[in-house]
Amino acid sequence: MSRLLIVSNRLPVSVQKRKRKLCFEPSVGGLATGLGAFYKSSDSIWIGWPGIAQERIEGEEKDIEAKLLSESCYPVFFSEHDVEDYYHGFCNKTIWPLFHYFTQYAVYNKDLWQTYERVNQAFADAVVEIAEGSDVIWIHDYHLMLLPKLIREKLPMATIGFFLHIPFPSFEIFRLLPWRKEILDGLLGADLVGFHTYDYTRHFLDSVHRLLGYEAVMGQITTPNHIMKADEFPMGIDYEQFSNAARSRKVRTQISRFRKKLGDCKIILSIDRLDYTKGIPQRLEAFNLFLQKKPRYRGRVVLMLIVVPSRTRVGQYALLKKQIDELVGAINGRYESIGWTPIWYLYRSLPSHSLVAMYSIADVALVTPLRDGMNLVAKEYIATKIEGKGVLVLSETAGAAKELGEAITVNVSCEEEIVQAIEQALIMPEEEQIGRIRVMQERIEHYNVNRWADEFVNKLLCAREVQKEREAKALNYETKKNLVSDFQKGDQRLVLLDYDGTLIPFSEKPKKAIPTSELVELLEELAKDSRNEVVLISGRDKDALGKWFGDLNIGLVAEHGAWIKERSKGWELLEALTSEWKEEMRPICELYVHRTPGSFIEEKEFSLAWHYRKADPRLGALRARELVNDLLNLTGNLNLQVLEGSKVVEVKNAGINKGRAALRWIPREGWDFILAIGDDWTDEDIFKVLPPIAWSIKVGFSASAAKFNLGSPNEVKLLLKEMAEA
Ligand code: GDG
Repeated sequence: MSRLLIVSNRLPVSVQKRKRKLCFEPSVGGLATGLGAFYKSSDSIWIGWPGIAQERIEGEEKDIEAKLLSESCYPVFFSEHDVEDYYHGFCNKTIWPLFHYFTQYAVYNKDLWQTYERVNQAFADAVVEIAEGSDVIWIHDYHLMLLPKLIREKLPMATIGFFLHIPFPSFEIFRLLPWRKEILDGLLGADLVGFHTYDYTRHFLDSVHRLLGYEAVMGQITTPNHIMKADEFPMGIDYEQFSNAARSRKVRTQISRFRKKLGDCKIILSIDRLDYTKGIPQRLEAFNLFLQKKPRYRGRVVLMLIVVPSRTRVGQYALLKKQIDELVGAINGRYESIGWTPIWYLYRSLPSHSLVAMYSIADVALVTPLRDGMNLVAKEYIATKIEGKGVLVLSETAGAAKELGEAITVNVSCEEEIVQAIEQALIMPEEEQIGRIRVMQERIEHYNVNRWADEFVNKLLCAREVQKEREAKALNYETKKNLVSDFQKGDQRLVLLDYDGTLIPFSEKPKKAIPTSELVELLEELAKDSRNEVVLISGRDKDALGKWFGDLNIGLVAEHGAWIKERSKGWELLEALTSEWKEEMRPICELYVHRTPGSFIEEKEFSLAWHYRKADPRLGALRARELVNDLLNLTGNLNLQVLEGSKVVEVKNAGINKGRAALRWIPREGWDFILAIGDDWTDEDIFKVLPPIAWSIKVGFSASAAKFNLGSPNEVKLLLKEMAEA
C-alpha cells in the first residue's frame, strides 16, 4: 500500500500561542473533520500551514515541527505578510468570491497573485522534500491550484490528485480572472482533478477547452506531455460519527436542556460559517416575511441562528457581521413578545456535542446558501435524525442538492419560495418526513467520507496507470539510443515525415506555418547522405511544398497522396483525378465559414479543407460535426472521402491516402532501416502499411498504431538532429 500525502492549506492541527505558551488544537471545518479519520487509518502524512504566522513562533519552529511530526503532520511556515496577501488576499478576496459568482467582490491585484505563486512554490518545495517514489499525493482546494504543476515539474512520475471543495464557475465567470490560464495549467499537472458535482466538472473542462484548446474525451484531457482526468466525487461525511453521537448520553442531556428552554416551539435551525455565500441576510429577510405573512406562527416558531466567526480580517466579512446583527435586532424588535424571542442568535463556534444536539432537536434545517460547493451541514443534519423526523430545506445552488433530492429545494433568490418552503416543512406529516429522511440517510450512509476518499484514491491510481501506459510508449533515452544506433547501422534508410504538427507546430493559419531555415538545413543535412531517402508526406498543396522543399534532394507527397514528386523528378498525379465536384461542395463549406467566425477554406487542386483552429473551440467542434454530416450526405454516391484532421474538415477524392502514397517507397528492395513520424490520424494510414522492422512515432499521446510517442515537433527535431549527426 502506498503512502498518502495529503496537502491542504491548513493542517488538521492548529498551533496557537496563549500567554507565550504553544497550544495544539484540532482544526475545525469540513476538510479537517471529514478527512481526519481517513488519514489516521492509513499510512499518511498531512502537509499544511499550522495556522500561525512565522513571526510569532521565531526560534520555536523546530519544537513545533517535532510535535506535529509525531502526529504525522508536516508544517509549512509563512510570514504575516504572506498570510495576509495569500490567504486573506488572493485566496479569499479573489478566488473565493469569483468562484462563488460574487464577481463584484473579487479583487484583481498583481501583488496578491505573486504571493499566491510564491506560497504555492513553498508548498511544492515541502512536498518534494518529503515525497518518495510510490507516494500518492492528494492536494486539496483553491488555495493550492498551482501545486500540481509545480510538483510535476520536479517529480515527473509522481501520482498527483487534486480536489476542489468549492464550485468551479462557468466559463463566463472564470474567464474574468487575469491569471486564468496559469490556474488551469497548474491543475492540469494532476493525474486526476475531482469536483463535488457534474456541473463543476463540466465548467472546468469547458474552460480548459476554450482557454487552452484541449478537448476532453470522457473527462480525459491529453496535453502534449500528459494525460489527466476530471471527474466528480461528491464529498460525504463521517455518517456513523454523527448518528452515534445523536444517540449518546451527552447529546440527549443537552437536548433535554434545550427543550426545557424552548417549550413547545418548533425549531428552525440555521448554521453556517460567517460568509456572504451562505445567504444569511437573505434567510433572515425570508424569515421576516414568513412572520409577517403567516402571523399564526408567531410565538410558535423559533429560528436558531448560529453563525461561526470566520475571515473577519476581510472587510466584506466585517460588514456582513454588522448586517446580520442589525437584521436580527430589527426582526426581534418587531415581533418579540413576553416569553417569545423569534431568533436565538449565537455568534460563536459550538462544541461538537452541542452542534449534534442542535441538529437533533431541530424540526427544520434551513440550508439556503446563495452558492456552496457542497454543504456538509445539510448531510450532518440528516445523519443525526435517528427517528427520521425532521425536514431539510435546501438551496438548489448548493452542491448537496444534487444528492439530496428528497429535501424541499428552493431558489434562494425568491423570498416567497423560502416562505412557502418553511410552511410546507412545518406542516409536513411525520410519515412523509420519515419517508424522505430515510431515503437520504441510506444514500449518505453508503457514500460516506471514507468511500469518497477511497474512490478518489482508486480513480487516481487508475488515471496514473493510463499515464504509465503512455509513458511506456514514450521514446525515452534508451529507445532513442537504440533507434539512432539502428539508423547508424543501416545502409539503405527510409525516413517518412509528416509536416504540420510533426516538423512544425500548428499556427492559426496554415500559411503562417513556414519552415524555419534551421529545419530546411536539417532536412538537407539528412538528404545529403546517399544512404538516406527522406520523404515528406503532407496534406499541403504541391505549390507550398514545392516552394519550401523543391530544391532539396528529398521526395514530396502533397494533398495526402494525390501528388507525388520523387527525388530530382517532377510532380506526377497518383491517378487520374477529377475536381468538378468542388463546385458542388464549395458552397456548403462557404456556408460553414459564414456560420463560424474565425473559420476559412483552403482550396487545393483535388481537395477542399475547412479550417477552424481560430474559431471558438466549442462552436468549431459543433460545426465540424455538422459539416461532416452534411458532406457525408452529399458525397454518398460520389467517389469522395470526408476526413477530420486536427481542427480541419477536408473533402477529397476517395482512395487517396498517405498510406497508399507511402507504398510508392516502402516495398522497394533493400531497406534496412525505416522510420515514419506523424501526428494526426491521416498519418495512421502510413503506420498501418509499415513492415514490422520499421520504427514509427506518433507526435502527441492520443491512441495510435505507432510504436512510440514523442511530445512535440521540437522533440522530433532533436531526434532528427541526432540522426543527422550520427
Ligand atoms: C467548504 C465548502 C464544502 C459548523 N459550525 C460548527 C461546526 N461546523 C462544521 C460543520 C461542517 C463544517 O463546519 C462546515 O462545512 P460546510 O460544508 O457546510 O462549509 P465550508 O466550511 O464552507 O466548507 C463547502 C466543504 O468545503 C467540504 O468540501 O461542503 O461547500 O465551502 O462539518 O459541522 N463544527 C463545530 N461547531 C460549530 O459551531 N464543532
